[in-house]
Amino acid sequence: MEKIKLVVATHNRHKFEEIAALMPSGVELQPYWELSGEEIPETGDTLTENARQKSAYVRQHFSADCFADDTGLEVEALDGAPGVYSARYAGPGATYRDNVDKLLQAMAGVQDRRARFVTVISLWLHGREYLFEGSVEGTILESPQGEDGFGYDPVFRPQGCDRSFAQMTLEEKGRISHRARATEAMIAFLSEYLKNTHR
Ligand code: ITT
Repeated sequence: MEKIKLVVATHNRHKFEEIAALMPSGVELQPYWELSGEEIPETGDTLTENARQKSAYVRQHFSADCFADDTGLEVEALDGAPGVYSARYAGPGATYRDNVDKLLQAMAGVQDRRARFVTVISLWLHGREYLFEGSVEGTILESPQGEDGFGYDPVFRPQGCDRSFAQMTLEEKGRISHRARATEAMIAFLSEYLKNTHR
């Protein structure tokens, strides 16, 4: 059976690993860094704009079917911040730790700790673009918990769970995360697509 080959338009190895763990065997993934060391531009004001910009860049420069994931953490008490600016919340070149520290400072003494992760995926396949979205609700912890995952995982506890994302294995996070939900929506689409092209 023919395979769908997709470049994943990301520089983020954690993200690639999470996505790869969910992919069925009919889809072959190649990380962007195997193609190029050039930075993929990401200058939009929304997750959708950024996801579209990243996938369009890889499609244009490498003529490859591909997809990009753009993700943000939206905190209720901070009016949706850091949101689309999650990567540089503590300033340009901020580390994950800097961003977490800034978030915990901003949330000091705040009672309402509700937050959500949102992922938008832009997929280019055979000359057409498709968008998928996934989110997960949760709360911001008072201090970092756990060593796994990346980004804001140590301070995000998904609803209905007693642990942070950073206290979960890749598989556990992959059953409930924003990224898993968006990726599963894309996988459902790709499975249908594969079925239809083999009719
Ligand atoms: P690419 O754009 O190269 O894919 P990135 O790390 O810049 O990688 P995003 O712009 O999508 O990815 O994500 C912005 C930030 O949001 C990221 O730097 C992390 O701090 C955070 N983030 C994204 N996904 C996350 C996740 O699953 N868990 C915790 N934090 C996450």
